[in-house]
Amino acid sequence: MAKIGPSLMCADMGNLEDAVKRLDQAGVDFFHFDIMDGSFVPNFTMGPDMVKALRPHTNKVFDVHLMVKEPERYIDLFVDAGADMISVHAEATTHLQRTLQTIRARGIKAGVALNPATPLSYLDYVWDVVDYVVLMTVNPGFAGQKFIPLTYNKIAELHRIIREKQLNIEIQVDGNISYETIPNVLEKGAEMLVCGTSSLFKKDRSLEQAMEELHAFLEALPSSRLVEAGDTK
Ligand code: S6P
Ligand code: MG
Repeated sequence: MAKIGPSLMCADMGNLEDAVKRLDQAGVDFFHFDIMDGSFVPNFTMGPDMVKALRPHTNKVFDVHLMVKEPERYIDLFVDAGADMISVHAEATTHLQRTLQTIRARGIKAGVALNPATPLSYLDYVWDVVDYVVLMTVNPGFAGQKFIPLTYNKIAELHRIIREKQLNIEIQVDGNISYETIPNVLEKGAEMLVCGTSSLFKKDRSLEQAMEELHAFLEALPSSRLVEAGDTK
């Protein structure tokens, strides 16, 4: 089944410890932290101290999405805070290959995030240093945006390349991952779902109810795509 990762910027920011404990109990697979610098994207959200403060409250994977310019400057800060995987935007770092190597050298997973308009060719010469690719399905910076439909083809194309090259790389999708878009993104090959206001954080449901519904929804989906020839994931 696809992995579920709540986007913590969509939780009650005044009570994140409670949200993390409850979501852990409710069976999420990882926690997604959105880090913004007010420059690469026009917003601010969380920082390394929040990651550090939440680390003692769960053993689940901490996935840090750096939406910052020159992310290479902050790798150590976030690894020391407790990150298990870090993604950097290909558009934000001059030496992408070196940045990915720096992340891996710290013993954690390295991810490349791509804005909706950024072509997959940015990955052409870094395949061997990437553990996961974050395909943005909205422009980064804010929760609650509309899904950009052209990104469906991008997921399918990335999935095709990964299969053809027999790479061990996971596809994460981020932005308006909802009951409407989930069947399609999974069908195209996404494996890690970043879940925000479109699926998990709902005003009319508790976190537990929302997780139960999401699990049930995922379990009920046909899994035919996952047994395509040559696809062992
Ligand atoms: C956006 C950020 C995302 C959002 C998530 C929100 O820049 O990278 O992780 O938090 O997309 O989800 P939703 O369901 O409100 O679009
Ligand atoms: Mg994100």
